Order: sequence, then C-alpha cells, then structure tokens
Amino acid sequence: MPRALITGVTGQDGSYLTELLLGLGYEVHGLIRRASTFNTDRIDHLYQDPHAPDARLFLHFADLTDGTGLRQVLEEVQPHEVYNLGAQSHVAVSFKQPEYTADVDGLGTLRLLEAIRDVQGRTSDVIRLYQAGTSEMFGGSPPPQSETTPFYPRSPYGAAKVMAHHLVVNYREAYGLHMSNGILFNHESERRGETFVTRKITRAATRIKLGLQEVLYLGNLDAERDWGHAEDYVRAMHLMLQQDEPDDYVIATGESHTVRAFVERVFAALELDWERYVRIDPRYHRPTEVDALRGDARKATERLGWTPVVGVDELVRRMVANDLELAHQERTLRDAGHVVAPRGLASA
Ligand code: NAP
Ligand code: F7E
Repeated sequence: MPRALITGVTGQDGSYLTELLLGLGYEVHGLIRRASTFNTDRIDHLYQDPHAPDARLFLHFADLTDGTGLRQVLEEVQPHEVYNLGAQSHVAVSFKQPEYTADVDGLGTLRLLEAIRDVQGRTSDVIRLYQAGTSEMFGGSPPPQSETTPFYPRSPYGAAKVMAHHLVVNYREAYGLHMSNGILFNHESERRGETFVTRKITRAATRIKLGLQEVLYLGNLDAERDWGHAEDYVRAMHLMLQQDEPDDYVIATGESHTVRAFVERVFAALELDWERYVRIDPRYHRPTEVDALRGDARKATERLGWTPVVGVDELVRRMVANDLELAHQERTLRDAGHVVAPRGLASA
C-alpha cells in the first residue's frame, strides 16, 4: 500500500489531497499542530479510529519549526511520498510576521529536506517530495507567467517560498532526490480560509443577503488573479510525484479576473448590487501588491496530462451555494433566539 505524509493536512489543500489519496488506496499520515482549540474541521469527516484494522488516516503532532519532530515522524512513517503543504500562507500576515513566515515556509522546508535526505540515506527507500510553491514567487513579473518567468517576490511570504523553491532544486541536483516544485496559482473552494479574498466575499455577500451583515470592507479591487478550484490543483500535486523524473510545473487556469469582477459575479449571483454594500478599508492594502497573475500551464498539460475542470463561474457557484447554506443555518439559529457569531469573526 503506498504511504504518503502530508504537512498542512488540516489546511484547504491538505483536506482535498487526503480525500484524493485515500480514494486511490493510500495510507495517509498527516502532521497536525497542537492548538488550544480544535483545528481539524476540514478533515474530521475523514477521521477513522486509528485502532480500527482498516484505518488508513493517521495524525501526528509536529511542526515545521521543529526539525527533531519532523525527523521522528519520517522515521516512524517511512513514507513513499511527502507533500509539503504546511505554511503560514497568508500574504498580508507575512508583512506582520516576516520572521515567523520565513521560519516556517523557508527554513521549515529546509528542515524537511534534511530529514528526508537522512532517512532516505539510511534506508535506501526512495522518498518523493512535492513542494507547495506559489505564483506569489513571480510577484512583480508581468503575466503570463510560466516556469521560465523570473521570480520577483513582493512579500516576505513570496520571498520565503522562493527560498524553498531553490532549496528543492538544489537538493534534487546535489543529492539526486526525487523532489518537485508545484508553482500553483490561486486556488479556492468551499473550504478556503475565510480571510482570503474570495471566501471573505462569498461569506459576506451571503450573510448580507440574509440580513446578517450590512457591509463588506475590502482593500485593492484592481488586483488580477488566476483563480481555480483546489480539488483540481491537488490532482496536479499527485501527478507530479508519479513521473519518472522530478521537475517543476506551473498549475493555473490561464484566465484572470480582477477582485472587483469576482465581487460583481458573487453579488450578481445573489441578485444584489455590490456597490451598495462594498466599502474600501486601507487596512487591507499591502505595503507592496502583486498586481496581475495569469499562469501558463502548458507544460503541465503536455507532460502530466493535467487540465483544470472548474472555471471561475463554477467556482463562484459552488462557493456561493455552500456559504448560502451556512448563512441559512445562522439565520435559523438567530430566529430561534440563539446568540451566534460566525466562526473566526475576530480574525477577519
Ligand atoms: P492553508 O489552508 O492556510 O493551510 C496551511 C496548512 O499549514 C494548515 O494545515 C496549517 O495548520 C499548516 N501550518 C501552518 N503553520 C505550520 C507550521 N509551523 N508547521 C506545520 N504546519 C503548519 O493553505 P492552503 O491554501 O491549503 O495551501 C497549501 C500550501 O500551498 C501552502 O504551503 C500555501 O502556501 C501553498 N499555496 C497555496 C495556494 C492557494 O491559492 N491556496 C497557492 C499556491 C501555493 P493549522 O490548520 O494548524 O493552521
Ligand atoms: O488576496 C486583494 C489582495 O489574500 C488576493 C494565498 O493562498 O494565493 C493567496 O495569496 C488579492 C490581493 O490571496 C482584500 O490585495 C482586496 O491582491 O485572497 P488573497 P493572495 O494574496 O493572492 C497565493 C497564490 C498564495 O500562495 C497564498 O498562499 O485580493 N484583496 N481586498 C484582499 N485580500 C484579502 N485577503 N482581504 C481583503 O479584504
């Protein structure tokens, strides 16, 4: 049975990748962080009692800032494939916590590479690695961006991911390890964190529709992004590790839209005039912005046979339908006299 280890298993992508790999017959091991509140919401539906004879999902406490723990888990699990999805993944937050972001996203990757090199060196069993790179590494380089576009990161997050990218290339060349970088453009879903702009918009618009919220505060509406669905993007991660040779691939839809256009689409789907509800709050402007991202994923299509299935209209449809259901639940509770606040309200 193939065995995979996923860092960031509790995140958006980690949850879809776990579903994909379990469906393909893998045994899946995920790293989780200790928190004072529960942080496994996105994978709770996949949980199996580890004592059950047919259990195939196992969770381990570890952290990318703790190299000793990473090594111990690798030794214990002996995975065939490692997916490094763990990260401080919020660009705006990376300006507030640059050291921490560099530690987790840059050095954390190095810790994992060193642990893989050690374990593979001792056991001789090949461990393949997928590194979660990002279009934020292109930053200020104009679109369309492909594997040959120069990196020009515009945030501590982007810079830390560039470090991780180059480390993966170096470990591949220096030690002959099977390590691939995915350079993924923005991908969203019904499970997207609620402080990323698409989900912030769909959550707010659906709450406005049901009278639970009055306005939505946003930052730069002119930024252009190439938005796909996370379910399509985790398929690409798996495909990269099934190739004979490791390599680096851009994964994107090839279409871009402004944040304003995304807002318009979402509010129109709910028959609302967005201009009545959206206000600009400079708090959401970034010290340096990435103005335009649009990926050229022809290499992935040609070599991996990968193409996205979900376009932006279907993405909006799914996210709005999901969040409208959440808003209805909140409305029902409120109408029954319960005092409810949406989860994570204080961090939005
Ligand atoms: P996400 O929802 O923010 O999930 C991030 C995951 O990383 C969570 O499981 C989180 O754990 C974990 N994590 C954070 N700090 C960690 C640490 N110190 N040690 C171990 N794990 C840690 O991100 P995502 O959207 O799924 O993205 C997955 C990966 O792809 C990330 O590396 C991201 O930077 C990259 N990426 C994302 C996109 C995108 O558009 N979604 C595009 C390109 C690249 P908790 O649940 O405990 O916080
Ligand atoms: O911002 C603008 C903001 O935070 C998109 C991460 O997954 O994708 C993501 O990074 C755009 C930016 O995503 C608000 O200024 C306007 O131009 O949803 P976002 P991101 O920064 O593109 C990449 C590929 C990753 O790798 C990252 O991990 O929207 N924007 N108003 C806003 N953004 C937010 N968050 N909140 C606003 O109110």
